[in-house]
Amino acid sequence: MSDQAGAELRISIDRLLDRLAALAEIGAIEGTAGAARLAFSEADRQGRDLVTGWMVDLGLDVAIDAIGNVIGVWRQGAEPAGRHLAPVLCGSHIDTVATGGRYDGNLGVLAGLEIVETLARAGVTTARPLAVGFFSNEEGARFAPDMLGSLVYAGGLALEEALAITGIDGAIVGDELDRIGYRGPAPCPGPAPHAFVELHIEQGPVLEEAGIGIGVVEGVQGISWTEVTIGGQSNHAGTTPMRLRHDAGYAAARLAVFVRELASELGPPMVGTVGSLRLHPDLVNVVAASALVTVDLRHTDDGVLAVAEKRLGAFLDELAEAEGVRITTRPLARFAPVTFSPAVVDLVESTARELGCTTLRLPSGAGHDAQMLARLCSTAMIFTPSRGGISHNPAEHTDSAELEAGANVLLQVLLRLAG
Ligand code: HGY
Ligand code: MN
Ligand code: MN
Repeated sequence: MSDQAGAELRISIDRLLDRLAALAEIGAIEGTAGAARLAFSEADRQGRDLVTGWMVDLGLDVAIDAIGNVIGVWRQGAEPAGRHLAPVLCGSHIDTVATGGRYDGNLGVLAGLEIVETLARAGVTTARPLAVGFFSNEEGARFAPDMLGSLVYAGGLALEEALAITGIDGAIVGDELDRIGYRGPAPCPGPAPHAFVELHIEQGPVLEEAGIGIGVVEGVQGISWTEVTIGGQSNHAGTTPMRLRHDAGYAAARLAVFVRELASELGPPMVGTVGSLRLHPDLVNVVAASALVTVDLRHTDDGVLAVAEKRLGAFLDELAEAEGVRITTRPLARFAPVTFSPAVVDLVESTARELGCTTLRLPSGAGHDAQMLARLCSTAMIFTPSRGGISHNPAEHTDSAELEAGANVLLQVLLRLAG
């Protein structure tokens, strides 16, 4: 097929929407468009089975690696002389947070499958193979850190260390992988693709507020996750004078206020979140004995992120002193900001414009597998708008026309990268 004809190819939005809907059925959150498929859960297994089945149906050579990453290479779609070449990989993740929407991660994987189907139906072959993958535990909500599968794939964490990680529910990654049958034979770290392009919803308000259809993502901001354990003294809520308290609940609340005020003081793009705060014994008439609190800090500048981490440490020392509580911390994730390949970023931008899309360059506020694949190969991301900037929420939504535009930009970028 001529390049011209390839340039005219477009995906079928109906097929893409059907696959998104079918996948969202698994772990569906009653009464919403969203789904809950925490990493390595039964729902995740079912989601993996469904998507891997689609890969097989499309004629992809499916490899499952030792941390459960699944990559399907479409060798039949390459000219015979190029079938041995490193593929151009697209994809993302299909695990979700507990309040997941149907597009976060899933869009990048299912758009990749739709592109393979579109090319196959059109009889289009490429100089080197295309591949579609999903990486394990991108969310990091059950097992920290996030982007675990792609981190191990890229050689950023030893496989044995990853398999030994204990989750928030006490489960162990390796056991869960065995239980769902996704500890595969393919080696970790994995082979470097020729390039990696991830289509993803923005999950923030920038594109919608600017009235822009395609985000040309230049990189991902740095991430710092810390688990803070506060040991106080449980006591009677009625009899214990305020002056005698060592209240882990109060200390945890102070920490949450500090994180918010630190982010405001350092100013945008600094963000700070206390997303999990668990008290023990968590009873109405007991001064909390202990608290388990998570702190998520992010910034595009690694130096400012390091300042924020230092400020957090100093605050915790003061808090321990003032309240007479014992405070220990455990790092859960720490990834420096990543800059994507300028050549691929430029290609995303020029391709989107050729397709008549409006574009805006921006950093990613959320973490993505692309920030790990960037360690291995030329990498970039394409964003589509998120309605109201909402994500990690079942109400997450992107209009069909925007999904279609994003998938068509990905199609054309992949064709150009694969020759
Ligand atoms: O936390 C993140 O940014 C991603 O959703 N894992
Ligand atoms: Mn995601
Ligand atoms: Mn997410």
